Amino acid sequence: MKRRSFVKNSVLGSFAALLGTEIVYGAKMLEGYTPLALQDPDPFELFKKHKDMLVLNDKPWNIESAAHLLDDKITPNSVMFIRNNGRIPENIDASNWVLTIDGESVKQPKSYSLRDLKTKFKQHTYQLTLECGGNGRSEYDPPAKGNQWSVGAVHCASWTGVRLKDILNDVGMKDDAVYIAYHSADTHLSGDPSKEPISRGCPVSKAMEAETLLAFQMNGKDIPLAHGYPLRLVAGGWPASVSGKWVNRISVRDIVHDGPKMTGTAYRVPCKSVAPGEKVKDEDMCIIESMPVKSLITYPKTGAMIKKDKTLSIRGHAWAGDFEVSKMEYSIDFGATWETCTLDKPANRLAWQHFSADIKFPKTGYYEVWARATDSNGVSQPMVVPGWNPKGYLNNACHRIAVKVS
Ligand SMILES: Nc1nc2c(c(=O)[nH]1)N[C@H]1C(S)=C(S)[C@@H](COP(=O)(O)O)O[C@H]1N2
Ligand SMILES: [Mo]
Repeated sequence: MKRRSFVKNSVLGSFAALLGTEIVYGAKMLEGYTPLALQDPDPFELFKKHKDMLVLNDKPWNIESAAHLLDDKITPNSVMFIRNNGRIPENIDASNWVLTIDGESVKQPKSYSLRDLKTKFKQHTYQLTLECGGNGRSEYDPPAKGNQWSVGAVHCASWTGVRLKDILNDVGMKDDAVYIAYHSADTHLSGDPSKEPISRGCPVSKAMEAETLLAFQMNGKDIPLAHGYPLRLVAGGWPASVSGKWVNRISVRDIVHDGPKMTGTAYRVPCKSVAPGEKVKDEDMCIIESMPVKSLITYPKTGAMIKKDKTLSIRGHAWAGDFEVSKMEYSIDFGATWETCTLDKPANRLAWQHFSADIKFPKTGYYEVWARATDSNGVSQPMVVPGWNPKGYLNNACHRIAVKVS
């Protein structure tokens, strides 16, 4: 018998430790075999996600939603995209979770348990749009490195928590405070505990807005682990990377925060537009703040077929960073002419807005429905992919669906 072809005793021992019990016929297992119970879990099962979602990456987990899945007014967990830069923290004990507020610009550092946060401060609930800065990246040419998001890296859930502003006021900030920075419990992919996968933040002015929350609930329940359980910073309207998950420390800085993913090309774009593929100097890059105006047709799914003389009722959502969407239009002639959609007011500031329209098509054949939102500053979505940038951020081109009338 060739002993080498069977699992080594040392490996068997570690499998048994991971499973918490002996593998009875372990000695019969061939070398290189991983017991089913220790193989990569099914992400849809693991994160309770809809099977139509798309896994872009498993180390770390990045899972994209799709336009037709995002039809709900308030996005349920099952269709929310997941974006991770590092490893999701394990074995979280919420009863011992501590949030520390520190940094150069606090008068005195202070810590809070989750219970302190929940009992000592007023709780607020807001629907907040979070869109990954890289949503739409897959359309840039030359292509940008990173997750090739199509249109599904956006959600608008209902978040409950305390205002960051109330906590910062309770701690006391110095006059020289410029920026707040989050620190979290996720771990760097290298396994090096001294490295943070991501630590971003926002100017004090954004941190002090009424809608900027330290949230402990999403859609009325504990936040799902993948979305930041037990405590998450939520800053709607800004790149979702500002909304730190698993937050255990917030530093008040006297400089623009310089943590991982704050510098270089990360979440920054050329301050002035550049030619596609152009090299941009560090000092010519600007941090992304409010996200641009955008919209999504969530019904019907692209490829819809309808009968001649029938009316097609389309619907979807539109959002505009820190601003409101003031006009929503659709076109069935490739952008030559536009018709007005019905547009709802947002549930609250920084929530996406719902639109709908009833469309009649003049004859049988192939059509595209294009949707275009305009924000309260009069800025509209571009019909084609906007300005190229090294990491492919901020693609807010009009969403389109194909429709066949027969
Ligand atoms: N601690 C921590 N917070 C994080 C991240 C992360 O990797 N670690 N990713 C950020 C990025 S880039 C995005 S787009 C959003 C994604 O939020 P979601 O996974 O809840 O959809 O979380 C942000 N907050
Ligand atoms: Mo992101």
